[in-house]
Amino acid sequence: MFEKVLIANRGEIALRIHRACQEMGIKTVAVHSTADANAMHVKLADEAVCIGPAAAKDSYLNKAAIISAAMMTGADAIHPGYGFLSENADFAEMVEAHGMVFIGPSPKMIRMMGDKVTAKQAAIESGLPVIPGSEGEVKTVDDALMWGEKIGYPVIVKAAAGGGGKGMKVANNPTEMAEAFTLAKQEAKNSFANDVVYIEKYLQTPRHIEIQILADNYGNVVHLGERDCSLQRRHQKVLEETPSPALNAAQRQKIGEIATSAMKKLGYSNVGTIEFLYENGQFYFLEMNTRVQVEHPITEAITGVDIVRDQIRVASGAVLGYKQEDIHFNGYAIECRINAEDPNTFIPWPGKIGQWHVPGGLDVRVDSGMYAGYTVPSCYDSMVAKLIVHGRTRNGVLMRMKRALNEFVIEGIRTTIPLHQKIIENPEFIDGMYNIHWLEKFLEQNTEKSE
Ligand code: MV4
Repeated sequence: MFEKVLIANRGEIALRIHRACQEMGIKTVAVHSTADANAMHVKLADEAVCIGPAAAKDSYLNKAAIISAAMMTGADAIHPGYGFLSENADFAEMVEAHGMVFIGPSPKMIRMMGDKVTAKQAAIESGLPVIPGSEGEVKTVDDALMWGEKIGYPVIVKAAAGGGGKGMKVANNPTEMAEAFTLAKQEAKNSFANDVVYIEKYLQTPRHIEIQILADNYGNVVHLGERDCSLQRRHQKVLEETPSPALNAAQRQKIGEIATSAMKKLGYSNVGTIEFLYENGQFYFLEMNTRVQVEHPITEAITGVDIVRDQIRVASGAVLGYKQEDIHFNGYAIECRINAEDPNTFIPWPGKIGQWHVPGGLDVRVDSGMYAGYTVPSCYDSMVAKLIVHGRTRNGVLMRMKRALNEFVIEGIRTTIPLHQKIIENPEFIDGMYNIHWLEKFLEQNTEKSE
């Protein structure tokens, strides 16, 4: 097992990783920018190294500074968290080249899943159901028109290096194809310096359902159930829940088995999340994330598995220590992402936190690096806390979430707590039959237009 882990991240996930390490007797090294000198994980870590100025490109994305901090402090491994360098294969290779362990899948797997064309090819080869589409890259408008006819409109043109919605254009008919194809390529080139695009059938009202995978280096793979992440605004998840209100036990078991057998075929190790679009009872592989995800705590709530702890254990070469039949799913869990944003306009609202009181009670968890007197910086993403609530029934969890949101006191900044209070009281949300477009439609009808 590692003696010392460098945490190459910030905020709540840095604290989450620190906690897992400390409970395993592993020393921690925090790295921080000048803007994060007073961050909670910096205060709690055994050692702290300032790796640069506030801008992420000069600090949390500064590969050389992070590797140097790890070498200076004698870290055995680096945990990248999520975002930043967590899915950067070059960084993972650099870590390994310097004799340390990158806590995550292999660089080869990160690279393969980071390219949506090679990821889809791997999904097909490992038996995952995929969205009907082009066989790999589409290079010309004529080829795009051919694929449009073959697949059947509407279709979507997507960037191979894409993610989070960038470089995606829908074509509803042949006359829209030339523009969609050209714009998607241009946006891909501008955003990712890689203009490779591919084409798929456009699914109009899907849900976003993802499966959590955990695998050791010896071929033991388990899935930890699904998370329904359909409540998104501009490709940012707002609220996640497990189990999905759309699935029954048979569907859950089937997709879980397909996912684990695919990961065994691929020789996957460490944590991973397979994202699917789900429509009309069918799953379609969308992407695979080779990192721990923001929303992992709802899976921890219903399975009792400490995902970050086991991710670190398997990265150190330990066997998983349990089989699929040892995983039991208990109850329901919902996570509300709380952002320092105006709840109507979503304008970021950084600043100094005054009163900070988190909710408590049975099955209520708050993951946050915030505290009274802390100043929320303006140069990073706006999530300041995750409120995770567990319970026996979905209605019980909604009641408990309503109570917990009502207890949460955050003064000095605006937050999206009022938005969550409106969502969880909405009859359509309570009914559970929502898709990926529901939240944006809800917001159009329910937020006061800014003057
Ligand atoms: C799609 C799709 C419909 N059909 N692909 C959005 C970002 C990237 N992860 C892929 N995305 C989508 N791909 C096909 N063939 C709809 C989306 C999509 C979406 C997917 C999941 C969650 C939220 C979304 C919001 C808008 C569009």
